[in-house]
Amino acid sequence: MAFEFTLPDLPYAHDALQPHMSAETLEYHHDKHHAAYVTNANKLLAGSGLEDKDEITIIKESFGANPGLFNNAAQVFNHTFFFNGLTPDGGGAKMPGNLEAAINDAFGGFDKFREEFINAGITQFGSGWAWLALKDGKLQIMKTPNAENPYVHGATPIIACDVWEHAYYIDYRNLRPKFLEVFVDHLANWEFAAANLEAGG
Ligand code: MN3
Repeated sequence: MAFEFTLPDLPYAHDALQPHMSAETLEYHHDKHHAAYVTNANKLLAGSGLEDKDEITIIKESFGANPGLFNNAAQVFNHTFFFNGLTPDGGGAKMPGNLEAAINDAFGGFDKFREEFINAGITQFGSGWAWLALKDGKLQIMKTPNAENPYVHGATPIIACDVWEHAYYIDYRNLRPKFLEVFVDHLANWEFAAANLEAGG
């Protein structure tokens, strides 16, 4: 049976992340941007030869081979992953023990992880993503341009922050660094990250 990309509902109300992320941002980012990637990915999947593959295989096999399909398919995955990685009253140094231990092991502590993650997002020139990812059994920070994600670089995503301007411009205008700080301090769903680490580790 052919694969079909779908737009999942947000796992919280549109106004649930206020004041850190507005309902207006989520109305545009999920209901319009994410929805458009789903529509376009399904259009471009038809006739691509990858119709019968699973989502991650479609992403990996279209990378470098079918840029239109890759960009839309990866953005569908990236946005579902990003929205699942946000939660009201999230962020901060308090997190599940397995994640805390892995962060301490990889970065020497939460503060250094926080600094490196925020810096990755700030220094991603133009549109893209900041990631905490698992590669060769160890956590690392990654930044990727446009729709690229850890899967096409041999790694598994743990949590992500979207640094395309549409992710923060309504709430923070040009202040991408402030948005990244708010993500780490108030929005990141560490339970989601810990579950991804458990599944990938
Ligand atoms: Mn986005």
